[in-house]
Amino acid sequence: MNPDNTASKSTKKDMFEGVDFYQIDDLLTEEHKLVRSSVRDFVKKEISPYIEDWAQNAHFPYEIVKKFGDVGAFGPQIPSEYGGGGLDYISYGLIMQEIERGDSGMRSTASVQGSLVMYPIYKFGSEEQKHKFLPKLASGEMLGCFGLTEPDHGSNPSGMTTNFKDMGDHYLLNGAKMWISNSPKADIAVVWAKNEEGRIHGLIVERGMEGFSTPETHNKWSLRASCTGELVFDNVKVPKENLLPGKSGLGAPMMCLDSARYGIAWGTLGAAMDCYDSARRYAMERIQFDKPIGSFQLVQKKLAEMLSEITKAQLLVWRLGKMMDEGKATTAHISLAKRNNVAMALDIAREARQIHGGMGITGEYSLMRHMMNLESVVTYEGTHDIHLLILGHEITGIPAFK
Ligand code: TGC
Ligand code: FAD
Repeated sequence: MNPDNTASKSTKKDMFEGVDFYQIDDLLTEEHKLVRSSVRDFVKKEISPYIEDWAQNAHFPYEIVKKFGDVGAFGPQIPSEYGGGGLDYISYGLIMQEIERGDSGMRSTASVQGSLVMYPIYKFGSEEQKHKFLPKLASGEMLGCFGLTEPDHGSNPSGMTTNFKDMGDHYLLNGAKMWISNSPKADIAVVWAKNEEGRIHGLIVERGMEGFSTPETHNKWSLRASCTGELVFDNVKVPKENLLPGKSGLGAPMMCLDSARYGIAWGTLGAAMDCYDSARRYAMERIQFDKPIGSFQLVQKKLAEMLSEITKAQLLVWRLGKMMDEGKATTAHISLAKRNNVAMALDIAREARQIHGGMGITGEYSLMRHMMNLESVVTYEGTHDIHLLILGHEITGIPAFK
């Protein structure tokens, strides 16, 4: 890191143009296109010039939180009366696409805040909780995190051991969460824990509560510009008014995951588009054997397959967005899109890296950063194989998790 802790600005211009081979823009409204172009401009100005430096130095740029609030990246799908954007799910998807085009870690910050912190407070919170927290989370005055995963319970969250006891005038919370995006900087955590009957509830835990700490996880090779940490609860006294009253059981956090997984399906499309855009340009500029490498059939095959996969993925998320807006999308529909689009983006990042040859491993290009980021994205919010099993369950009616 620089001695003054500020990122050095890249001189390389972000030339990204977007990918629309099947004229999918014809399916978007003017509002969708406006939302997309404002976030694309934001990413070009506030993220692209600095992201390589942040990632190389494992630096989470805290100042981006307020900027995300200003551009409307937090809770675009939450009604405006609570400070959200009041937008539809296609707009939400396009925002995630543009941010992840810049960096998956930046999209993590935004999707955790919108889908995993604001969404449960909006969906399951009391009016008082909504008015207290949602406007500040939407504006970026406050940062939140979501604690479901534990050291011994990742894919199987229903086995969680974090628990709370009713002490009459407050709850006493004990346990630990691991791999929590935003945790080291978060002002509040939406934490999932079991009561004395073993029923899962959501609790809002606030920074400063005695016995609550958020140690940072270091040495990640992935999502280096996003901060990740633990949540440790050692006899934390949580006021009773901080319990989310609207829903209990594993279904409550799973509903939040549906919303976040939907955003990831769009977001990873952005990462794939960025890699394709870079590979297409490089293939036309790089000369070997006296010709642009884009004139060789093997390079054209790679580019043609990238464009095909991106186009299929675009149609998938557009249709899923419509189904979200109409209330028809199920967990299995969302699993199919999350699983498909993350794998698609990871393949494209690897192929695009190959087209760039040795240059592809440097920070001059975004490919290795996207590739390493996507190794987390393919694991979090349900691993690639867990989504396959969700689909297997849907097809056969037989759960194969246990
Ligand atoms: P199962 O028996 O299937 O279900 C238990 C109860 O939950 C209900 N349920 C749902 N309800 C609403 N929406 C959903 N999507 C639901 N999924 C399940 C279900 O109906 C049942 O309710 P009830 O009333 O009958 O009791 O549960 P299971 O224990 O067998 O587990 C199923 C499994 C494996 C699919 C699920 O637990 C799973 O998806 N595991 C993956 C865990 C995961 O995705 N963790 C993500 C943590 S957060 C994160 O990674 C954030 S990264 C963010 C970033 O940085 O961007
Ligand atoms: P495990 O569950 O131990 O899985 C290990 C392997 O076993 C995987 O390949 C998995 O597919 C396989 N496996 C497990 N069960 C089965 C089965 N039944 N059948 C077949 N294969 C199986 N969590 C949060 O709560 N909040 C966050 O903000 C958050 N942010 C994260 C940020 C990062 C950078 C990372 C890496 C993770 C984050 N997570 C977060 C946690 C993430 O959701 C978990 O890592 C994920 O759910 C997998 O859990 P696990 O790592 O314990 O792997």
